[in-house]
Amino acid sequence: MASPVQAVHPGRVRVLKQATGAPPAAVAGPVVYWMFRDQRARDNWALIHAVDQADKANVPVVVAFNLFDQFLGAKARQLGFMLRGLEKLVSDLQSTLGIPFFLFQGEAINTIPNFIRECGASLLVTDFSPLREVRSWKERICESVDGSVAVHEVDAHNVVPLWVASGKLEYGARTLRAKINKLLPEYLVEFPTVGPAKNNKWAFPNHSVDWGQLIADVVRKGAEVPELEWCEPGEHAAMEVLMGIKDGFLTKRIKNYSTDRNNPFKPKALSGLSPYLHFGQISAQRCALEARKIQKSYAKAVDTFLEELIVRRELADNFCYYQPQYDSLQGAWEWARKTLMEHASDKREHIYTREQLEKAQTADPLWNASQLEMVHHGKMHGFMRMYWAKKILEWTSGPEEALATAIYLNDKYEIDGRDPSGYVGCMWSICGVHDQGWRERPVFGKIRYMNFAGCKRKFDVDGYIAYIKRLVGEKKKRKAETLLYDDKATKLQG
Ligand code: FAD
Ligand code: FO1
Repeated sequence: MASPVQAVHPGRVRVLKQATGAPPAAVAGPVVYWMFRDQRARDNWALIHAVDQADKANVPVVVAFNLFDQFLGAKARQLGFMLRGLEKLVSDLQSTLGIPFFLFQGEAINTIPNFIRECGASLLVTDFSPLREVRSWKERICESVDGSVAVHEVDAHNVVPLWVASGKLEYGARTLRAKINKLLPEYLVEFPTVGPAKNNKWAFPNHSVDWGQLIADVVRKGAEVPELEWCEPGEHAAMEVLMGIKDGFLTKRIKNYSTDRNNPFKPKALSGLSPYLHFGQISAQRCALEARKIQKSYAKAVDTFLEELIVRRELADNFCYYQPQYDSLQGAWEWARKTLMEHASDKREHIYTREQLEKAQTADPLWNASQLEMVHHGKMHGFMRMYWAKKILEWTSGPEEALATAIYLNDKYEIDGRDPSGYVGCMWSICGVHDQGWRERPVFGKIRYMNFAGCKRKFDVDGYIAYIKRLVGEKKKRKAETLLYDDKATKLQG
């Protein structure tokens, strides 16, 4: 990359660890970018920073990725999507940028420091996630790498870096919005293009990844939640969802966003970007930059989309970062905890076990449809997610159990699960986070209530239920056909 003086806004980069003392070898080692949350070659501030630092020191740059043995219970659906995206990313990184890619398996607290040591790295760059596990791994890695290695963290996920947007836990969208909007002119800027690495004298032996084998392994181990066929992974697929000529969100679908986004019977009105944003296969900043280009034509829809994409999404990161108990009742505001506890032993009309909920065996056909949408389609409509979580509060024996169940199911089945927006979505629905108190009622206390009748007034509930029935029917039919085909193939081989 032609190194501009300031490739990345300094506000986007935090020094987690300063280098002390002289480097162990006479020649400075490579810059290692430990890719985590932002799994893309394009529009990636962490990669841009790594390349820029490497160019300035005239050393090579390399990307390292750690595949955990267990990552918050992820199954074939999520791991398959991630690895297939990475496989494509590697070929882009290597063929167009000449940047080697290393994949390690195990615990990052071991694999990353080992790699740093073995390749004699001079700098470790990583991207940012507010989740507690990730933060604790980074702390341990900073402690274990050699004193001569600095560690930089780059917020490549948020449009306005989390620590610049706010230094504290924000009360709600209202309080964060003004802060973010003020900073957009400074941070919502075009990305420089990354070109081939200047110094590609990479002496460390490359190790190739057997992607076919790796993916087959995770798909087999996580078969309980199978992969999705409708959601193509990777950066190119993500750009197609955003800008594709045939069915792109900004090119074809955005006009209905402000009017239809709360209608679960019209899922195409939503962008469909959350799987790509979650795995960092697309940058939210790219989505925002492209959306602003059509703001004149679709002002209301673009404004609504930017509110979700920037303010709501970055508010979720703010919550998870500044509230260590982001997935527990203890993380709720005082008023919400109080009202929920006051109503914790209220009589419930129905109580369902986790298994009954998981199998969509409730008396509410609308809730069952949304649960089946999540289990089989892998992405529940955004409006239904609120109703779905609130009903879990109504049908379990207390708010803690409700929250734990909602997070468990969300993370197990949603393709975009394990995301700050997921934890905050559950906390908003069940614990009133970022919301206000409403008229008090049984079980919910002052937490905002939603019911079947309200949904019926808002959208075609029967149409949605019938659509999910069809969708699940088609999936089951396809699965049966595949099993039959596999069975025949095995018999023929035998
Ligand atoms: P669009 O409406 O097109 O939105 C575009 C983008 O804006 C989304 O991809 C997302 O990044 C952001 N966004 C939209 N709504 C929200 C919101 N309420 N909060 C924060 N960011 C938002 N989102 C996840 O990414 N992962 C989850 O696991 C998740 N679980 C949720 C659970 C519950 C109970 C609730 C109420 C919400 C949850 N959300 C989650 C937030 C939201 O429902 C999804 O981001 C959205 O439905 C994704 O679909 P989309 O990209 O087509 O949405
Ligand atoms: N990131 C990794 O660096 N290694 C993994 O093995 C890994 C698995 C994984 C599984 C499911 C999932 O939803 C995300 C996963 N991520 C993984 C990505 C990432 O780290 C997360 O998106 C962030 O933690 C969210 O902040």
